[in-house]
Amino acid sequence: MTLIMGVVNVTPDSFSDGGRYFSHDTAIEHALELRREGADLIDVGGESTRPGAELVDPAEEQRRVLPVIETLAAEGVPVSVDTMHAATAAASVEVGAEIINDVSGGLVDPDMPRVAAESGRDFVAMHWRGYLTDPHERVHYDDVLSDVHGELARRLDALTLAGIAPERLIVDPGLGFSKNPEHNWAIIAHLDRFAALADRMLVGASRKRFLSTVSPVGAQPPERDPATAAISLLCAQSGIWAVRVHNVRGTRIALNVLDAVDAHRDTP
Ligand code: PMM
Repeated sequence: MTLIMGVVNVTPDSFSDGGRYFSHDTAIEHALELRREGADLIDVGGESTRPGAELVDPAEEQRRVLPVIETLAAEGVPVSVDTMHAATAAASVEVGAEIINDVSGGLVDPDMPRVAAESGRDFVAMHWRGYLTDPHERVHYDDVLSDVHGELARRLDALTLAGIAPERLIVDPGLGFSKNPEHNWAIIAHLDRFAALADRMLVGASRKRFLSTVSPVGAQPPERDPATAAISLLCAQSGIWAVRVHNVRGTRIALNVLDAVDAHRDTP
């Protein structure tokens, strides 16, 4: 059964929820609501990865995320921390984070692979090619499937060499990061190829810009939730470990549909 990771951005500038969850109390409230709606895990982030977003000092990032992680963990909520900073990852693990989710796959902070290895926690290694300042910048691939696959395979090797146990590694193809819509759709069409890279794969399509190619003209991020739920269903059909989404309710319903149908697969 595919798990649902609900997103809680404790940032004033997240592109997809407009920074609505900036304060500690609203972040907790929102996380608990996502849990009630069916989230298995909560991903807490304090730095927007939006192209052109301001980089956040790790101390400020920790000021945002640590109290939220600590409260959620104390409530028994499985939490991942979305950070590229080793110090934030280490501090988050101290207060109860079970998963380190690094969109740079350990490339931004040279200490991250060691800290992740020493923490003994799960580590999400996403495909990442660096910061893009122009959201419309096109990134060149000779063949997006084999290039992304090869780059991810090399990253996973490096992380294993740094001491992270292979069974702790969760691979993520990094939808929307240095990829145009066709790149993203091609990856979604071949999820199985990427899933074979590790025991577990996480997919984050939620509300991303490429979903506007299948949504009503001018659709704002929350209006991309139906497309997100459809992709969650495709992921579940491919046996993906987890999907990272803002709107848990829609994805829960999509996965319920699959469950209901699966229950009848063996009946004549
Ligand atoms: N996308 C965002 C942030 N963190 N983490 C993983 N593992 N995979 C993703 O695709 C991913 C991520 C970008 O979006 P947000 O600002 O909507 O949270």
